[in-house]
Amino acid sequence: MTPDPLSARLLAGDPRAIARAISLVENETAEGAALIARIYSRTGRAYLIGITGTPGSGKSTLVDRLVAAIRRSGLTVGVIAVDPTSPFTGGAILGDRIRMNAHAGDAGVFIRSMATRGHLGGLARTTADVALLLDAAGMDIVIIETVGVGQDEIDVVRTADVSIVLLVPGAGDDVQAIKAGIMEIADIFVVNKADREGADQVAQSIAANLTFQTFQPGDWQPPILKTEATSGAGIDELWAAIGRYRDHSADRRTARQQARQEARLRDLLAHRFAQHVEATLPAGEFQRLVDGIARREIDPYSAAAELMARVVPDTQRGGPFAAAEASAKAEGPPDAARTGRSSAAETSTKAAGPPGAR
Ligand SMILES: Nc1nc2c(ncn2[C@@H]2O[C@H](COP(=O)(O)OP(=O)(O)O)[C@@H](O)[C@H]2O)c(=O)[nH]1
Ligand SMILES: [Mg+2]
Repeated sequence: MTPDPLSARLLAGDPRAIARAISLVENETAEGAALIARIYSRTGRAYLIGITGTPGSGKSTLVDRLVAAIRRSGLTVGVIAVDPTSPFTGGAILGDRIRMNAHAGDAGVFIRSMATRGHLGGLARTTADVALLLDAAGMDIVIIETVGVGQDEIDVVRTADVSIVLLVPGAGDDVQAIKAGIMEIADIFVVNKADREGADQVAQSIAANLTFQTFQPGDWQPPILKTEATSGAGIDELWAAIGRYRDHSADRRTARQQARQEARLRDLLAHRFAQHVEATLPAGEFQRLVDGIARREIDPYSAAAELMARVVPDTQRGGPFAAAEASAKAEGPPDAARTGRSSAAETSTKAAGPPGAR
């Protein structure tokens, strides 16, 4: 590879390079993918903290306090605020600007807001890639703040090493979290706005819910902490709890990372493959199949098998689709079936043009 000033500057922790790199990755450019390839071997050091909670529960205020606590312990920190508002409009960004000012001039802090919409490859993947950039730039800790609604956001939090769920009194938040399946992802519970009435009830209902989960001896039992993000009360205890969780799960972190990498590779492969299929087909062909499925003219399995056969001729020899197709063609002699398939494959190869034509 030729020397790339951007990756060199990113690895040196240059804030402008980080910002540029994030834009490339966030916009899902080929340059962004190439950058990830260049820096990937230099990642894996940062500890990822995921924080989720409903809008207004005080995530940003708490993250701000946490950043200060992390800096006091001498570590550097990057923050990815995944916000449902567009980066160009909305009040949430104003909040983030204010936060940037609070840590302005501190080279050990990098804060970036990200829009939730428009990530073709999925929000969780983009967030994970941005976390890689911050990791490569030398941040010891990366905090990902996200609104805890929807599967996308839950996936985002899942990509972290530790997941923190924020709840507040008087919002029916405890019930919401239980409904959203968020109880299961929490390694640490935080009841924020502890200055408000009802904080103890929220803590109690979380505790009551945890009794339904079975813990083996030596299992981590999610602690329930109370914080007051506006005053900073309870933040040191939260930072300490994160440290305890990190120690407790040190050997399991590898397993978690392994699972994460496997999921990422599978997800990326599926995404790339789908892109490749659509790009290979004649214009309108994919949509034609979709319409056919909607009109019940073809079932989704056969449509997928047809696409596979046209794009990757060899796939007919194995996999679930091949099995389905083989049984469908079981009446005919096997040789005839194979000949039929390979001629179909040749046709599609011709239609797509010779390899290397583009
Ligand atoms: N009373 C009280 N208000 C808080 C606390 N933490 C945050 N807030 C306020 O709650 C509002 C929403 O906070 P913000 O951090 O923007 O929430 P986010 O949407 O979850 O990021 C702001 O007005 C904060 O000042 C707290 O511990 N107690
Ligand atoms: Mg916020």
